[in-house]
Amino acid sequence: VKVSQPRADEAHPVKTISQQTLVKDVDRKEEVKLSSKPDVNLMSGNHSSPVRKPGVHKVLSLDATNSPRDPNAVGQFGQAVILPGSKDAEVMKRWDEGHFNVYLSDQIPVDRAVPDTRPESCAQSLVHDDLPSTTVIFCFVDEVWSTLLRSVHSVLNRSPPHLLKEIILVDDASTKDYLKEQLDKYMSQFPKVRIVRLKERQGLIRARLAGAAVAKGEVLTFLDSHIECNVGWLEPLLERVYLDRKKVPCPVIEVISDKDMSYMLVDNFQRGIFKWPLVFGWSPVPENVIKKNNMKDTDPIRCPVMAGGLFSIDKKYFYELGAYDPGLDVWGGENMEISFKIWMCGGEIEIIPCSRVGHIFRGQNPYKFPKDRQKTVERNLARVAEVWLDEYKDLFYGHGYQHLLDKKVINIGNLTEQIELRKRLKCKSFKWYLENVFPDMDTPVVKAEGLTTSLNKQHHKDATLTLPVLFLLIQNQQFNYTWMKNIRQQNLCIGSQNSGSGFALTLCINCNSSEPQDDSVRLRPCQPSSVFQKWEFTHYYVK
Ligand code: UD2
Ligand code: MN
Repeated sequence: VKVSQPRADEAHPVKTISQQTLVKDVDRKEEVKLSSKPDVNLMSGNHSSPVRKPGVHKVLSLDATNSPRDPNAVGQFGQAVILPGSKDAEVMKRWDEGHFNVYLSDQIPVDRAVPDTRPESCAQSLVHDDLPSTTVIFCFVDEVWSTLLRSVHSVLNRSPPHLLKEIILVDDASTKDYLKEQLDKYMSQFPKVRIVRLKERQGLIRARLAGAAVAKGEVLTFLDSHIECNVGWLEPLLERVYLDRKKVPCPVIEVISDKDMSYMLVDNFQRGIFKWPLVFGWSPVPENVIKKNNMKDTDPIRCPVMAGGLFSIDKKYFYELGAYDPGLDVWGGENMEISFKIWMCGGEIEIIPCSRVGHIFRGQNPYKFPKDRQKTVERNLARVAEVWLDEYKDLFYGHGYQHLLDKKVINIGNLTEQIELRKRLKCKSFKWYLENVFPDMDTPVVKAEGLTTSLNKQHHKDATLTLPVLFLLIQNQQFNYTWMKNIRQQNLCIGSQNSGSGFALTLCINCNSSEPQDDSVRLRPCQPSSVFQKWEFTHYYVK
């Protein structure tokens, strides 16, 4: 991981610099001049002065909830609420509406204040006066009333008005009555809020596309519908897009407790990664990388993949990238798709520590999937694997998704357009991505369990593969199943012996035959019905 280097910027060539004091642009690590005064009229939100002198100003820590209407309300200032035990039944009764404490959420003001969790120097960082405006897109299906409202209020209250073009709420065919006229009526008090209603359930991917299609802002900012934006969240995101339109910045995603609704600070220096088979996760930036690059807690963190829900992207760039694959259904996998696409086709994904947004992480999706959930997600992932992973897709299928290779079992749909797009954009290979964006990814070590194979060079002159008891910690009993379909141990591959039907550590072949006469493994012609020719890799772990 490297701290992002400044790059030449096509969309926003270096700004003409005006007047006065020399200050350090913390991000660009170069000297820029600060205009005498930012010509942004903060309070009126009117930013239409015809002649604007580009310059920089301290990030606007606007927070209309600083002096809350009701400072004594429960959950105010993001604090945890412990309800008396007598409320348990009510809490339980309403839990499934959102798979979090809906009963409690309904007691908390929709415009509560939250603690400013940014690293200290964020309030001092500089952003340009002429940042692009953004459309915030929330798509939702059957979202809980109070969390949907809290999400919208947090954007309205904590975004500089001149940068917030509009908020688009895309209703993905919700079934709840309160999300119809009642929502229209409530939102009609905010001229910036628009509601787009989808006639049929499309899933979050196509719902986001529907919102993007009517957006008027220069930048799209996608958010989940159960979030709370923190103080100063927007400008640091827009600043990155301004510096380079191919940067895709994400806020730090903080945790709003599903139980007590408290707003919780998360650790710094976390980045988004994936493990096979395309499972998203968080991983701390290694200590030595932080030291080597002299990283500050405010520096952008480059991420191999994004979590998916919260990010800003230049609208034109989003469409140049072909937006999302519209063939992805309901939920899941689209974060992998857009992440690979961004990196492999010339962009960058970053987490911006000065931008923070709380999100309620739920144990389960509270809405129904039109088709089976697991099948939907694995179909989405297979589409992503087929388009973006090149030869590495075997590694995806090899981690428990072999059944997807049977086209009769699952129809992943037509991919022609996606493959064409990748060609047209001249995107780099997945190998390039792994080597350059995610070089420290753990190589999976795969052990053939059940068969308890082991290869014992010391005890067999000819390095025959035998099947004795497995000792997990013995190095020469550990194998890598590589993306080239080889079974590898350190530098050698398992191959057939020159004479006979045994195995040796030489040639690299597809290894698919064994029969337990004694404990040695032998090559035989393939017999699909033979259980002794089937190898199941059941155990995955990382070094
Ligand atoms: C994460 C992402 C989410 C998305 C998902 C993978 C974060 C914080 N969240 O899961 O944005 O990338 O991974 O796909 O990074 N929705 C619809 N229609 C549907 C299903 C969902 O509009 O058919 C809405 C839903 O109301 C919510 C958003 O899409 O606002 C994301 O769904 P989620 O909150 O269930 O996803 P999450 O946070 O578990
Ligand atoms: Mn969510």
